[in-house]
Amino acid sequence: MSYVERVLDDLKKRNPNEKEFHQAATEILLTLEPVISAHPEYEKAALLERFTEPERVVMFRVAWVDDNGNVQVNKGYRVQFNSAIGPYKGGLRFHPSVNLSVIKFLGLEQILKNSLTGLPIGGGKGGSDFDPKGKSDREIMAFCQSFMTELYRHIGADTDVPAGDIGVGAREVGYLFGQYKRIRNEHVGVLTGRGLSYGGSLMRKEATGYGLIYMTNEAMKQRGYDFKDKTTVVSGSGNVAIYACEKAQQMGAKVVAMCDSNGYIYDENGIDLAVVKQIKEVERGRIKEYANRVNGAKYNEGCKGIWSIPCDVALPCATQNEIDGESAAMLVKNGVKYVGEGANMPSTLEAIEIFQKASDVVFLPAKAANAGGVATSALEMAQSSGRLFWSAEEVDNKLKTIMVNIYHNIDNAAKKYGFAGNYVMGANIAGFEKVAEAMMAHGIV
Ligand code: NDP
Ligand code: 2IT
Repeated sequence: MSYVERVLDDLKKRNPNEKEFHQAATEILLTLEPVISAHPEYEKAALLERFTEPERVVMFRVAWVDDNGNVQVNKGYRVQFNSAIGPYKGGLRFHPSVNLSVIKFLGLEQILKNSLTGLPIGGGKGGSDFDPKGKSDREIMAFCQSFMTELYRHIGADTDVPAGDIGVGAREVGYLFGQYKRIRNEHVGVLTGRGLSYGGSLMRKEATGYGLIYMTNEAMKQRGYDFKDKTTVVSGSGNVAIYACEKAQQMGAKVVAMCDSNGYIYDENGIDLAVVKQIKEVERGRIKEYANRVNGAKYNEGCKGIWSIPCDVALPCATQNEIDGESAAMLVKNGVKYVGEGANMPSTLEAIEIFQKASDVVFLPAKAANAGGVATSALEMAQSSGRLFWSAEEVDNKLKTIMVNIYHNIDNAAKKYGFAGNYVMGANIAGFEKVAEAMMAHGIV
């Protein structure tokens, strides 16, 4: 058994029942063999054992009172996974499916993603099994205040800087920030994705979706291809999906489908994004509504069917494991050319294998393709510390440069180790090299 296999085996035994964490660790560790062989000193320093064990896991009770006067209790989490290259950085997810395994998989991914941005940010993630759907504004505020009343003691602008993720957008970040500021009596960049009136950055809202398209476009450019008139499917209809759709459309793509957790819409004339924004960003409604408002659009219950729509470009932007082996095989059979992951770990291990084996499919893995969000968060941190405010154009240009650089870095890393075109390998290796070097420099900690 190789060092990598032994670490993976131990990880599964020592963290039983954490299936999402096992999945992310398997995807990452198995691709690191070439780096580990080139650095025998890593095994002696137990580098992989340390890399896969969070520096700190915080779990706490979040008690709050609902609109009927009933006391509700949720679980709160913050996994401070790795601070070798900078303060812990990563989003907060509020969704009923959140558990320790989910937060650990997201945290592990975040370490390498943040390293790929080239900016000084370590990896962390947090959240709660709280379900914001159907809650009143007052209930959301009560929950966020209770959550922050515990979390504040663990975070800080130079320690750990949370942000949004599923179920945490501008409204939640606002309430969380308000409570932090009240308790600590300091107005600092302790959260990113803040509103523009209190230290946020222009373009942060658009950054993950736009970044995904900038990277996909760069991969296309290298192959003499582009988005013009390409049939594109974007799953989800949240923050990442909406702005991926917007930038893809600006580049000439024909986006024909989007979804939420209930079902998907198909619009052969091309999605009218203004309608989606109205339903999702303003009314906080269901995607089903779209079919009632747009002539010719159809709604289907269930999410999986979205991957049976023939397309040139598939952009999964909803959640983990939304593309399984069967869906991947269907996409390949229907002639998909580019798969760009906007969500975190949206493809199962089986799906990734199917995409990688299809020689004419370019597969851009999440930790590279969706890094534009956290990269722009790091730009927000820079603006906060410098007490500066950059224009939308400045931030957008920096984001573009970062995404293009990440693409070439993962492309070069894959080539350097003899796996040209394998961006799973390229992203994991390129991200890991910097973290490993920093961890080795810090000694056994
Ligand atoms: P949002 O909460 O804004 O939107 C999530 C979308 O995905 C909604 O349409 C939601 O539908 C759908 N969705 C969520 N869970 C499920 C599920 N179990 N099954 C089917 N659909 C589901 O979140 P974001 O857009 O911010 O996040 C989407 C993905 O992108 C996540 O994987 C996140 O980790 C990742 N990501 C986000 C970044 C960011 O900056 N926000 C940065 C990098 C990655 P419904 O409304 O019905 O729940
Ligand atoms: O998965 C992610 O990269 C995010 N949810 C964004 C994290 C951040 O700190 O902006």
